[in-house]
Amino acid sequence: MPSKNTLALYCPEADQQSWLQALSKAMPDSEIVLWPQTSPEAQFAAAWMPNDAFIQAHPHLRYLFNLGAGVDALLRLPLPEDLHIVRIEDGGMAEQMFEYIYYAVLRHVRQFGEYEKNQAQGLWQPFNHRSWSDYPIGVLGLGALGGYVACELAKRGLAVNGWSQSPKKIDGVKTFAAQTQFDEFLASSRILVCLLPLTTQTQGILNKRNLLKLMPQAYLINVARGAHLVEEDLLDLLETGHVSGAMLDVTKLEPLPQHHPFWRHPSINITPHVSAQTICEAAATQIAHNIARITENLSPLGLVNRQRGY
Ligand code: OXD
Repeated sequence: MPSKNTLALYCPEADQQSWLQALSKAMPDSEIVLWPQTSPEAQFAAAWMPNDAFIQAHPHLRYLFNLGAGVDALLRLPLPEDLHIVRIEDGGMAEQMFEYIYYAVLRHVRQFGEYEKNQAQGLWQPFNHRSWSDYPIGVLGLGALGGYVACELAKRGLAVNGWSQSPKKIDGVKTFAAQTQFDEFLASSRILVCLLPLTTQTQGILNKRNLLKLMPQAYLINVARGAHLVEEDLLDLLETGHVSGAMLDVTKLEPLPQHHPFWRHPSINITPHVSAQTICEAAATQIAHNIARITENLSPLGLVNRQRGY
């Protein structure tokens, strides 16, 4: 079997059967070798949070396909310098991400959480109508996921701002770029959605100094990484009222420890890192397509810039 037709696979035990099935279907002519079995000659690997031993056991890897959206955990490993990392560009995640964020935005602006609390007390009490124009949404990060989410929110007539490191143009979205426009972006947004990659520049970006620049009674939705948020700062700002609530799909420690104050905070909603789950079939098709591109000497789609970190 030529090594280019071998794909070394590393993924959590619970997902192994689904990945094996999806990859075997998308690449019927390839051999899929599931860790801890190894194929030292393999040039391709597909992995989610692999350990160092997996990388060491495959010294001829040229391309590693990350089986999730964020590559931060992967880039923390000591990787050979010439190993190319390829991310899943969408894999069915963008639409799920949009659903999650739209739900969080609707829940907050339409006060459904408050009505749930009232129901628990048998309280029939309508709140005043809120105008959408008072709730501009700021999407931090306009990559494959953030760009899609911003565009879909704007299609529904919501006021959407978007910030990214380099300038982007998205229909219906007021875009801001680079550090020079960061404060202006924050000051124009009341709901902040974090969809940034985690890099040394973005770690802790959701801190008191930045969150204080949002419009008062701000609302935070974090679907990126727990390490973007300075958790104590969020608790302080909820206390002062500058931030009125948060919906968090990611936390610094996952699973969130039992005694963490986020669990029982009345203005925080927690979900267990499920905002957008990789759909094996869609991702496997993408990997197969990219391997075919590489075989034809074309660059794969979704190549990560390791220096930049995404
Ligand atoms: C992620 C994922 O990168 O779940 O967080 O794919």
